[in-house]
Amino acid sequence: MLFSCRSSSRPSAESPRDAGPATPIAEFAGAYPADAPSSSAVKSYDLVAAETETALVDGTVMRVWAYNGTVPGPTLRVRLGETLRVRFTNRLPQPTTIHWHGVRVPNAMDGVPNATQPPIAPGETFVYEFAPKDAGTFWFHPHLRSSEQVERGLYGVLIVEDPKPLPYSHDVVWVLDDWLRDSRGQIVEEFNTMHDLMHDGRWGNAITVNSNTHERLVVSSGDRIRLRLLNSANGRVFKPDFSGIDAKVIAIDGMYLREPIEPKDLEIAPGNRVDLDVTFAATESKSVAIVDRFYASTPNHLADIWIDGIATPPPFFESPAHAHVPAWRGALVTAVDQEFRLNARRGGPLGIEWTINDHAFSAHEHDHPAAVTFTQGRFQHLRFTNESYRLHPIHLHGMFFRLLARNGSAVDEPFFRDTVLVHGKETIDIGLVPLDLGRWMMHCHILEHAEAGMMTMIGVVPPSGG
Ligand SMILES: [Cu+2]
Repeated sequence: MLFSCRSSSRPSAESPRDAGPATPIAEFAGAYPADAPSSSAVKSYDLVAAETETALVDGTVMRVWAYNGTVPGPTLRVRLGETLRVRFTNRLPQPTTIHWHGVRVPNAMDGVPNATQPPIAPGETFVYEFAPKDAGTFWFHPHLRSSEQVERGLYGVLIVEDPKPLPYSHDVVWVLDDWLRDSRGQIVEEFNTMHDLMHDGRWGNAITVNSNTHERLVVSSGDRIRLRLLNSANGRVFKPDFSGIDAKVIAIDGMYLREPIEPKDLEIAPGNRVDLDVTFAATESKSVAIVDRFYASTPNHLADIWIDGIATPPPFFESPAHAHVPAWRGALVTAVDQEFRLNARRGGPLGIEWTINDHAFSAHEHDHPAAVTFTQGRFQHLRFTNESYRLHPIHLHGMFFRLLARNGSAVDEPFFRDTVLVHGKETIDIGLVPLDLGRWMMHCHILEHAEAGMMTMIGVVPPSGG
């Protein structure tokens, strides 16, 4: 059903000045800050990307590409107010970059080759340095040949802690991924195949949590844990069933919700993060299986949670999910500022091109002027029309957005996103207020679709246009 309250030119008693198009802006005020808190504290990490061999998936020694020798790479932690400095060295046989997915960084730190920095050649070092503006669960991965480099194992989690982290019993990260392995248990080294391009990217034959087919989380009765999930797969969407545990969603794509919600029908598309607040009260020992039900007919076992023993519960605290997230009920009837049609066609270097408004982005275009320009601080109503039958998790760099509608029906998700799954033949509407200046990528996070052209560049310019 469409909301009937219009944000047209009729002033109301509640907002005499800001009625009309300014209303979504008034509602947005206080959602998240324009700037990072000022501080001089710096947290430094060294990160090296290199080929290595490590026992993964089911214990097989696999040839992978890894950050600091592990897959997932190290979990980087920084507190809100601190500056993160990462001295990165490329020891891969290919150039690479690091993109900080979901983090509102200065444009020059965004890791988009030729657009925000030159590719980092083999043997070279590049220092990434920025002060995060938002606390939450983020991740990092290459933004060059990503369908190969991410698939080979290059990704890690970045946790930006609250200034005063809540006293959870444990803070747990689950990185969901899948691997396409050959008969020897090694990564199939054909990337961007015609099959991957014609479907929803590369879906593997081994599903892992933290690179383990039998991930087991051991907790005690009395524990209250923060469980952070990330989907780092090239194409696979997960829909984990949490009905066996007492869990509430507190954050999506890093950002706290307006209020905690039940983790029901949660589709975690490539790039998405979900943070859960989980309480264990059972007194008897038991094991709970967490199962992926994205395709109901073929459920996939993800992990087990073993509840064993009794722990002293942490002192009670309220859920952190009480962020200011605008409802934007009138936004759906505002004019659409920009429509993006998503489709495919034969042709291009890979044989199939994935297009946005009939255009397939090529690697040589990164330094071209942005295809679309937004004004900083102004509300934007965008529409994505999927003219294809495939999945497209659309990711925007440098900004968060709110889903307004699916197929014209209003949706009030009480949270912002940086990635939203657009299903086959679906139309979605989103609203956003860009705060961060620069040239930002928008692309499908099915990495094969992106590689085959489903990317574009959005410029965010100051209100003066200068
Ligand atoms: Cu796609």
